[in-house]
Amino acid sequence: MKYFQEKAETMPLEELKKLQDEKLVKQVKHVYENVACYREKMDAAGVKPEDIHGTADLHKLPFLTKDDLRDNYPWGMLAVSKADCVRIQSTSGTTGRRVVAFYTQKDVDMWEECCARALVAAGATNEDVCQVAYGYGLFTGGPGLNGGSHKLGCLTLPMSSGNTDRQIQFMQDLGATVLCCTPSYAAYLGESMLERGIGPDDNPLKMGIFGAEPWTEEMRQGIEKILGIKAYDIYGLTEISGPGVAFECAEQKGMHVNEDHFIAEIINPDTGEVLPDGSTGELVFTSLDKEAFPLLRYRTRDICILSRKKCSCGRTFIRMTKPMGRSDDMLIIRGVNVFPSQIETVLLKEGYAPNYQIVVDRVNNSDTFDILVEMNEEMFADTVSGMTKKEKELAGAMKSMLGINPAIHLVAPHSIQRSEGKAVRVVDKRKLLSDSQWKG
Ligand code: DLL
Repeated sequence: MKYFQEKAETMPLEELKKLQDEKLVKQVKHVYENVACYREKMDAAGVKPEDIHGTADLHKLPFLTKDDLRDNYPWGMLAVSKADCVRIQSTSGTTGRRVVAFYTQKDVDMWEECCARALVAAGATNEDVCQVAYGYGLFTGGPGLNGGSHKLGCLTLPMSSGNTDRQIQFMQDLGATVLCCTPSYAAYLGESMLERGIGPDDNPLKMGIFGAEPWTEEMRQGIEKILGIKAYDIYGLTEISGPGVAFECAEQKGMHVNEDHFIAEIINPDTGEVLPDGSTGELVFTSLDKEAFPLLRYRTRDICILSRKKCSCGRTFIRMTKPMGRSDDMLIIRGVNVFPSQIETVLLKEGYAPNYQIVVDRVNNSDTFDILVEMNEEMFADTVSGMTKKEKELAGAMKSMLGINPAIHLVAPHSIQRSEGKAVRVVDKRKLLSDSQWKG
């Protein structure tokens, strides 16, 4: 089995363009009529649905950002009635005004089909046993790959993340041939198996579908070696549906964007100007088929390159590089989205000055997350046990805001280096990606 939906995945370019043109005209009308926020944006930009005749007019439409979604939380972006929705999912790591995405049954089906396409592109068939070790719940990783695995007809093991002993036992006992999880968890699982004497030839796995966070080619090789599998990348974001917006094929030179459902553009993040294929810039998506949560020109903040070069796998869909970074300050730590502003909010609430530095590193394929926080003068006079207690309390407050536990280090007042320009809030030592990774 080479494709899950051959007709769509290998559609000649002119046909694909025609399909996108038709779908876009309909989608703009749907959004204009049903989403007040977007109607206001279009009115302010002087654009009416009648002005959009196809993808050539896409640039006339205004952008949407995460702030628009937060400002319209929870119901503001919903384009169908609540009764027509069957599901919500939500972005990881943000509290307060989270981004909540809605799905009709048709939206869920389309999303799951995209995930099934990714599984087939990696070589899976209905004979496979698919172990889904992404988190289940509001996060889209577990539900998305679970649904894709069902659509393909694999025997699905809905493990969710964590509980490594049980993961290993079920993998061995039930003969899992496909592993779906974050790349860092795949690497951790591989090491844990090795510690238990299970080498690359002693497990039933054949392939893995890994994404939701940046990972390098070196990490791919490491995972492939330790687990004895082929490792494939998968990309997506909650706002656009979840995993499966783009996926790797056997060629492994970038990820094919499911262009019958999503239009991808690259823009200059500072000016909003649309850039030609091959340029590095911010990825923007328009969802052509989503009914409940149809976003037009949504700015992902992910920086990457698109390539229309022909692919030997036969798919005609455009390919995107792995994201090379972000045009905002969002960090992905252990799969969770973290904004420095959230850390600042907690510090102020807990009575600290916002003098801090976040240090992220990757040790043994697992992210470390440290926050250096300056004490005020009174705290400085405190005892060692008093400080340890304060560090623990602050770590607890951070955990409830971020969803993950940082190590807090209280440091002397004025000891964090002051910068003359913008404060250096984040020291990311992971060096996860570079332009040289683009082989497209
Ligand atoms: O991470 C959806 C997903 C789940 C993708 C499972 C793949 C597998 P969010 O939590 O909304 O959704 O985070 C989306 O994660 O904008 C990227 O910055 C980053 N990201 C997702 N996939 C990749 C990847 C899911 N393959 C944000 N490589 C996106 C690098 C990725 N970064």
